[in-house]
Amino acid sequence: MYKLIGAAQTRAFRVMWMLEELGQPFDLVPAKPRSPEAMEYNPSGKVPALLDGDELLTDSVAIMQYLADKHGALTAPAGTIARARQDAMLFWLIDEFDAILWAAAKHSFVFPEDQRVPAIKDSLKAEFARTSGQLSERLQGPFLMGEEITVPDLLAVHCINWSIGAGFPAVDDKLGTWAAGLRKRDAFKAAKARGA
Ligand SMILES: N[C@@H](CCC(=O)N[C@@H](CS)C(=O)NCC(=O)O)C(=O)O
Repeated sequence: MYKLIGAAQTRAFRVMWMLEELGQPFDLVPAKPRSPEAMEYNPSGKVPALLDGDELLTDSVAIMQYLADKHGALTAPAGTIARARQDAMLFWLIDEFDAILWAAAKHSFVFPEDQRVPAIKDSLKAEFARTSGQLSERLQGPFLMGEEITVPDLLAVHCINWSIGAGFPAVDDKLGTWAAGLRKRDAFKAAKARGA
């Protein structure tokens, strides 16, 4: 059985949601970032980490894509044009959503206080408003890549949830309605329940 190290309030939630989508049972080792529990598995103290047998995997997006490939769901197959486009969407979300939210977190509570530049947050919020508008335009089907749910959908919705918690500007109605629909999925609700 998989062992997931992390807390639902962190990027570990994405992996919890993915495991639920795949119907894969997992043990959750509750570990806050930089906690002794996190460091026991990942010396950097970063979460999430996933134990697959004896192998320790890190980075939420790498783990989600690994699980999707391994179990043959929520992804286009490697080496296809569809996969190249899916990966492009994934990396765009990392650049334009995750990185912005992470930068805001760093300047709110991650960095030592004397290295925080709170003023940067207004610029990050404006950038998020622009890029969430772009995502809304890119959303053409029921899911980001069309008819089927894929890894980028989980990443995007997790980032939208994170943006709400961080007090970022609300996404537009189209994106908001879409994200609300994905939050109604059984797998999302199951992941929420595991983290509660
Ligand atoms: N790119 C990594 C980032 C992981 C990460 O930075 N996680 C945060 C919690 S959401 C953390 O553990 N931070 C502690 C630190 O950076 O020292 C991923 O997606 O897993």
